[in-house]
Amino acid sequence: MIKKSRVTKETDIAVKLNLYGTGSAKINTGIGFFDHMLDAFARHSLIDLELTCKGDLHIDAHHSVEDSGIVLAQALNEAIYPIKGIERYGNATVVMDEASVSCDIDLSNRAYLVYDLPLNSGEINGFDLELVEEFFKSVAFNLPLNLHLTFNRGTNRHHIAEAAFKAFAVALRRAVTPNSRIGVPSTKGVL
Ligand SMILES: [Mn+2]
Repeated sequence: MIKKSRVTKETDIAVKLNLYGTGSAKINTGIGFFDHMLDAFARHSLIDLELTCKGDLHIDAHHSVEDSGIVLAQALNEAIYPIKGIERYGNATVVMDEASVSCDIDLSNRAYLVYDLPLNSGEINGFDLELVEEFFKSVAFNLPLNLHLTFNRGTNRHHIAEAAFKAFAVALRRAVTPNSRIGVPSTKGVL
């Protein structure tokens, strides 16, 4: 079990994580929709995840979402790198009713984000949907990894956001899958 915490004037965050778990989740950020997304992420990545965030929600959810992404990424970094004997690449397309989102990742130990989801405006129960991009930016740059999220189709923004979190979860689960035939999956010799 990996533990990470981070306290600033804006947020107080604690994460416990087991990369090869069963997908059990205890999430409390004070932001209902974000809790719902992180719960879906844990469930479908099969990561056991406890995440609590006490943030400055009297301002808005921005700092809480961004910083939760940072601390989650720091815990994932410790769990994943340096990589050895795992797949390294992972892909998943997740559909939810009319919505379809694809995620492609490379556990390259370098940061890159390609974000192509139509969630740049609107909100769900006080959660600004542009924060979905902020979350994935935090994860991509702090883990780090190469993360692509691609919109295929859909109209309902709850479905599109949730499909993105689930696609990321499944792609990550596949990328960290052990494969004994793979040593260090890089011609550089280290990742
Ligand atoms: Mn839902």
